[in-house]
Amino acid sequence: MPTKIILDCDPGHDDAIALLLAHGNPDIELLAVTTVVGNQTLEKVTRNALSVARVAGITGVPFAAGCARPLVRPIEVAPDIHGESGLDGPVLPDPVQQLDGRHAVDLIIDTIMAHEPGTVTLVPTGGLTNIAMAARKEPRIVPRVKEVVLMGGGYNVGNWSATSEFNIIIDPEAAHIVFNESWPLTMVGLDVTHQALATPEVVERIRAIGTSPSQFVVELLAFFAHTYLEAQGLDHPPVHDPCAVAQVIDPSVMTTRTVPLDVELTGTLTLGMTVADFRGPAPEGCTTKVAMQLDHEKFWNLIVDALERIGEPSV
Ligand code: PIR
Ligand code: CA
Repeated sequence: MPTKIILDCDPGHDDAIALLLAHGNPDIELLAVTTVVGNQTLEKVTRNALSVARVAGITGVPFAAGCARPLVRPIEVAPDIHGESGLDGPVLPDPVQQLDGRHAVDLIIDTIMAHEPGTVTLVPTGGLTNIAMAARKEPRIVPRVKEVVLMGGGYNVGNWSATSEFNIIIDPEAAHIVFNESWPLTMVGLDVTHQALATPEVVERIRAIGTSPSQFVVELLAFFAHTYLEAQGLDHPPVHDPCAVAQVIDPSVMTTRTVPLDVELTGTLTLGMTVADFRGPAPEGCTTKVAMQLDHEKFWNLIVDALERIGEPSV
């Protein structure tokens, strides 16, 4: 039985690849795609999500737009990394799919409540505004969710401040809510995603697939490589968000450790830091896990396999 997921995202180069992976992998059933302000404004990331749906040939999956600003803080977007559109690089085809009429928070709630308890996994790859709002609006979803596997945070390194990662620091109050709910939660943070580097060998493998979605990914990675070199001095760009989807597909793609996790809300230097308590043993009933070590080969094999299965979509 494939794992049912809701992808809550802010495309975003790596979000787009996460969506392609979720669509192309046979062990994932994509129930819904929801968007949230993050890498760019809600309007832009929502349009991008629908463009990617067209490139990937995704049909019959509801897409809904969610929160246009964080719970407390002002909007912070990342044009230096993702460009003015939020998905600069490839030509973005005009969307053909209509949005679901519901707000993303309602689509998330309705989808979880419509499925058997313990069967729906949430995969957030942007700020956690929608997920926090859903937990507050309909608390009955919390014990029904199988688990939350999110890209965000890191126990060792930040990318938006010395200590903090973008998805957490743009809406730390939302992240605090999500990390402190009782659902099982796996933090796939920068510690692991900085191992998911799109090396020239990886890009060649993807290019060799020779389809329009694979070409789209090559162009995304080229832009991402350029901005990552300029903005952060990394030789190869880390492809964060598909790591969370990969963890759901095959947990053996990365090692994890059960540790208490929390989000800093009051630090003057450390706002948005995800604090992991590695003092062992983990307390009984600890529901949070952190990803540690990535199997690079296994990870990229999943991406290549998904793109091969997607092939050349007819729409
Ligand atoms: C990536 C992101 C934001 C900022 C930078 N520098 C790089 C986006 C990605 O889409 C990913 O979800 C997460 N936020 C990584 O921090
Ligand atoms: Ca993202």
